[in-house]
Amino acid sequence: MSSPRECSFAIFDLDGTLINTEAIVDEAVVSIVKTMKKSISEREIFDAAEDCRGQRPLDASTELCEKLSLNEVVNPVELLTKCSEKLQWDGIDIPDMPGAARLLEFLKRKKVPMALATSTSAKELEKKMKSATVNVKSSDESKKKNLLEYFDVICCGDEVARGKPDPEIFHLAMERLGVKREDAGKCLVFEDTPHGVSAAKAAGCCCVAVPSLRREKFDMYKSADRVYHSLMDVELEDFGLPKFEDWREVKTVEFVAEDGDVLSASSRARKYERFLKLDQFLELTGPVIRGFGRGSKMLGIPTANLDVVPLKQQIDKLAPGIYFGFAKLLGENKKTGIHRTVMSIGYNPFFNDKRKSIEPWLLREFEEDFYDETLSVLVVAYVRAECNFTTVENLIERIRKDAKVCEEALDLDLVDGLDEWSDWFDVNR
Ligand code: ADP
Ligand code: RBF
Ligand code: MG
Repeated sequence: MSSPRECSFAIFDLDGTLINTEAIVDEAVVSIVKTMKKSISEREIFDAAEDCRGQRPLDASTELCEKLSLNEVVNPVELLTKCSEKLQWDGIDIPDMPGAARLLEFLKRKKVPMALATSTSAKELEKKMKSATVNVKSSDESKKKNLLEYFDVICCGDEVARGKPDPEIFHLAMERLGVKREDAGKCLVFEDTPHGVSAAKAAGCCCVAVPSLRREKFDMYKSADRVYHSLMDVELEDFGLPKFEDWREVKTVEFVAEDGDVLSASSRARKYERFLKLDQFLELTGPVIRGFGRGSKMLGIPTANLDVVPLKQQIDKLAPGIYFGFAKLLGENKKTGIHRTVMSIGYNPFFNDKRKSIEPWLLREFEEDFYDETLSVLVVAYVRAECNFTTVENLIERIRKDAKVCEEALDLDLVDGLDEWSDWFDVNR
């Protein structure tokens, strides 16, 4: 057993941890590659870009050129230059990472002093911050708030001699927060890259990692105190910080840890399943496409897959994970009405899928398939991160339990705010 952690300060990395620059980079890549080689589809470029992610820029560019056989039209250095020219940041709305607004807002409300420790230069930061705002929904209205307002101190990459993985930037952040070197363990650092984690640990801080690299590289984060799938899953109380108050328990569904779960102090204390109502509900609409052909056959659980490419911007607002909400069909099956729905949005670790998928399971029986029919899904709550299982039976059992969480939460009327979506619920609209 490690000693209990008593953090009272929080330090944040920026890119990939709090803001999502990935989608903006992808878009630049797609528009550039499309003009170079017209025979490649947008989908192929997005898929290749996703496969190349989490590497240094030139390595990613090299792999992309190889994957898309671009070598006759451009070399990796040229491609990188073209992309950097295209990425001028100005006027772009940079999205925040899923869960970032909730976390920052909560820590601010609890008066936890916060620092930003970014490798970005002050000049670059200023450029990015002109556009990056975190959407915070207060009780009455949705207001936009600049990210920098949350921080008591800000440290940039050009203020230190050595960048991450050197601990210098964290030393600087501590100094500005008024934390002595020997008290480094009072700082909880949030990082998304292995370099950042190394730097934080070398500084003596506690560190949680929310990896932006692909799953197979998770062991690169070994030195972190905890690794989470997203900021939504962070359990602050495990680090001596105040505990989130917005998870809602479903007291009719008992919590049982999965065999592979890391049993943190907080999960040992849990008794019931729970969910987190989304600050902003999300509508996902598109034709039902063919999936991996496993749902009905292997699991006895059909999932009406939606195409992720046209919905990319929307699903980037959600952490990969398991959600519930409602679905309606807009074609021949329109008359069937509104159906409670549980869904996975992510990579299905049990099957190790390379590509993201959106897989809603409508909680009712249908006589026939409804491929190609338009499906509209309203996502209202987050249940959990995706996980792996030792057997397919355990996966099935867990999915059925997710359905139970959905049914119970809705039966017990635990999700408020549905009335604001009355237009969506009006099937005759
Ligand atoms: P695929 O891998 O092609 O998605 P699945 O085995 O997951 O195949 O089956 C999904 C299909 O089954 C859906 O596209 C839909 O047409 C049909 N279906 C029937 N009942 C349901 C249901 N309750 N929820 C979701 N899809 C259903
Ligand atoms: N797949 C996983 O690998 N891990 C999960 O934790 C997981 N949870 C799911 C929860 C729900 C509610 C649903 C509908 C699906 C889930 N799946 C999960 C996805 C499942 O693997 C997928 O639907 C099938 O593989 C069919 O493609
Ligand atoms: Mg399916």
